[in-house]
Amino acid sequence: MTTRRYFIALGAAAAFVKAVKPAFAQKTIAGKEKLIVRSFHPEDLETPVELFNSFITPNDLFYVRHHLGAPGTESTNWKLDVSGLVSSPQSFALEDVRRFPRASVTVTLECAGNGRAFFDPAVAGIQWEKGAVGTARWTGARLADILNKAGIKSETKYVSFDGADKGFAKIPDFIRNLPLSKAMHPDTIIAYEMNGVPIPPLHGFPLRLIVPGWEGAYSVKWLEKIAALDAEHDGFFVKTAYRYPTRRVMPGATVDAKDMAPLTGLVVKSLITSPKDKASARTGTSVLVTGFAWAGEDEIAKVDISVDGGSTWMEAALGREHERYSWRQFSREIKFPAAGYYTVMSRATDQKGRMQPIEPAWNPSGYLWNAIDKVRVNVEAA
Ligand SMILES: Nc1nc2c(c(=O)[nH]1)N[C@H]1C(S)=C(S)[C@@H](COP(=O)(O)O)O[C@H]1N2
Ligand SMILES: [Mo]
Repeated sequence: MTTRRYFIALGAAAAFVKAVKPAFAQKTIAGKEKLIVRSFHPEDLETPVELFNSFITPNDLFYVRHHLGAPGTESTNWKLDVSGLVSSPQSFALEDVRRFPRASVTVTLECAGNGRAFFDPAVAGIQWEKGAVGTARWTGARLADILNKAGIKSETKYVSFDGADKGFAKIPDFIRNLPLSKAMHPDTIIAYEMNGVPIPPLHGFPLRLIVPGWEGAYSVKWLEKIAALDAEHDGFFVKTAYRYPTRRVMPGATVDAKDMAPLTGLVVKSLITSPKDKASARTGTSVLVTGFAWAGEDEIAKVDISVDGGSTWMEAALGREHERYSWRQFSREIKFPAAGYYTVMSRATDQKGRMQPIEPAWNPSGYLWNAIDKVRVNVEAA
């Protein structure tokens, strides 16, 4: 299917949801009442930024992103099959997966389309603003242990992952893959716990892949099938979706398939969680500017704050809690010099020296929005 047909299918699905919505009169999704609903079916839910106030995002506040909808996976006789270029194909029961050494990793997961709503000109797809991101501690078995048990053959170059959600109408099955090196990395796991409890159904119960530092679509939920391959998987969600142009492109221009490469790691980014956009403050009293910054596989080196449109910057303090693939809290007390309307900006730099841009590159699918963040504050005389 072409990208265009895919988006027409998405558009038709959205129109259908609009048409039937009044009949359901549904406003929230159970267990996720505080989230912004971008779509009911499939469930696409965004966290309001002011609710991010802890290093670990609680499960009930964690964003949800589905292409096809949650499949209903409460059954206890789950099987995880490993096939393809392996010397002994496996079918693991949940107990078998739990018997491998436990591995935990704290990961900031972010949808590649987070911030899509800010691209100009607009790009088709879910109009995520700032909250398709969250941090959780995931526990499970190392993917490498599972693959080694099956005996990966030397021709293997990619490993593919298929969850229990199946293609529907014109949307193809959601199958993703990883190059062998990332698949065998000791931090890549098949998780069965999210923040100390069995993974909730909307987040992939009973098993999901966790690919630390890479855009969220690699972390396949309801994981059922793994296959070792000698080439990239040829399905829509590998060959067409989640690709980014290798050069800057003009909006509307056709981009050749050979000029599109798969997305991998997340980019450097920051998010101001307080004050809220359009908040009020008073002169003379200080305001705590706080938020989170992350950089995929890299760690944050510093975050700077500006209240004068980026002419001057002040370094923020970084929070104590941080791990290799997790965000880091930042904060800085600001005293506004005079009454007036201010834009407060945050700009993160990572340890490789990557810095957030003023203007992220426009791209056809609206991925990797990471502009310097900003909120507006109205300061009144005390
Ligand atoms: N099986 C399956 N896995 C999936 C998806 C999906 O639609 N089906 N969506 C992916 C995308 S695009 C993202 S951003 C993350 C979101 O994970 P979350 O819903 O737990 O936040 O799951 C990924 N895993
Ligand atoms: Mo995503």
